[in-house]
Amino acid sequence: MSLPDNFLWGGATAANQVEGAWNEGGRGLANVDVIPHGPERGAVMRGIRYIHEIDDEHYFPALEAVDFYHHYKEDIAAFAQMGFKVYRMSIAWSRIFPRGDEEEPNEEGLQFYENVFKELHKYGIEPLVTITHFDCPMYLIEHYGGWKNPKLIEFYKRLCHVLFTRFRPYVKWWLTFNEINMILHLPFMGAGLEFEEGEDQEKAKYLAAHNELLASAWAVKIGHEINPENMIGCMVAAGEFYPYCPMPEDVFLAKQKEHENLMFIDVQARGAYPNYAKKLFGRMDLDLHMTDEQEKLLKDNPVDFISFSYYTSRCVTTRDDAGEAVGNAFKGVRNPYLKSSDWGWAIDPLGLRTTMNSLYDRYQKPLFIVENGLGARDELIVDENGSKTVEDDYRIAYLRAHIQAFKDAVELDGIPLLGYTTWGCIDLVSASTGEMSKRYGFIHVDRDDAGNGTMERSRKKSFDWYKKVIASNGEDLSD
Ligand code: BGP
Repeated sequence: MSLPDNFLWGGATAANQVEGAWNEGGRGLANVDVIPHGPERGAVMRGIRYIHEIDDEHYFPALEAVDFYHHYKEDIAAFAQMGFKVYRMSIAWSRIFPRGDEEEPNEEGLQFYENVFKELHKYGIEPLVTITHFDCPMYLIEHYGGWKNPKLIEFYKRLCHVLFTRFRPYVKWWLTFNEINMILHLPFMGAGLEFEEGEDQEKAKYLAAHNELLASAWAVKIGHEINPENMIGCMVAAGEFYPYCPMPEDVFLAKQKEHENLMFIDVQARGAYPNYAKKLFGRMDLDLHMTDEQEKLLKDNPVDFISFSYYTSRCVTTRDDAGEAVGNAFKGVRNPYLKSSDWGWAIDPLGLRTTMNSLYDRYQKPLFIVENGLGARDELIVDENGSKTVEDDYRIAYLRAHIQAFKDAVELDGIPLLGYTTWGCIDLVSASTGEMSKRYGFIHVDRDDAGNGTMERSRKKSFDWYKKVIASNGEDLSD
């Protein structure tokens, strides 16, 4: 048996991609609400096109998402039927602090999450809570400039205090920031950053990142003080960078891209900025104005484990004759040895094992795979009795190969792995495209890219397959 008995099998979602109910329960408006579906989405996520209010010209998929807010009991019951041991979810900051800078939290928001946690515990499912998953109250963006402003550290600390105290009886597993490195690619989504013309965007992004890193260390400190049993992790959008060819320049570029990603985790796991980052800041003429206390804060509060998302490896080159460019947030070129998903993401199970080895070699802390899965177009089939399903053998094949790869990493490479939560265990809104048609779930939701549909839930073929995988603790991956 390759996986430990207490291995945490489950699924993952984020508030803005499932909850909906954007204006219920006293919730305030957030950055994620005003990111539209359609051609402007990319520019809004990058902070170069501003939308600050809901309007009639755009369709905003997060406003209703898949209405988990009203369906959570039904959805959690379905997760329990699959045998989930853990459910990764996130808190919508603006449900707890609608503006973000209030002194007192919004009780209705707290109550909602308490109900969700109680429901999970009813079935013996542990919550794994991301404190912020691409989520920032709009008020903090309009009045403080988002994470560029160190005042956000104070507001985030307040949020942490409230969450760790109130949910102490229910939650032990926490993540501070989802895909913290995404700030470099989608800064409005990652950190509520908007740029003026002519502004030095790189500098602004690294400054905001620094504020998030300090806030993350505070979360670890506060979380451990409130409950020493809390397990608090960082979260990186991972995926090994391959050189397109063995040219030393390509190999070095791959190394630089790895540095760009892992700088965040170096700070969160080792407690200090690595030399390559200090040199980079020097060349950028960026002074972080670090005080001794801040250095100590980082040093004394490393994370307990390393969590990451893995969908694909990435292929990079310095050559301009390397063919088709691919990827959305991370730019790269097509790897000629790999097949791709419907959205052009290369499918590379062995890359997951390589990524795990890289992360464990570097940090020597337990890993947790908190996102992995295949975004694909599904076809809903209705049989003569009216029952609905999706024959998603392609999804089963993807998951099977990735589960085998992480089992190999555990069994053959000796890497400690705490758990595995597949992304979008129920269909949800895609972060990069805002589409519903990019589906990851074991459970289909009747909702389309334009917001039509009944929200009815139907189980796909992969539902029963994953149930069997969990029941056998990953031993039975067969059809
Ligand atoms: C990660 C995010 C998730 C999620 C996932 C899949 O970047 O943490 O929020 O959405 O990727 O990406 P997408 O939805 O773009 O297919």
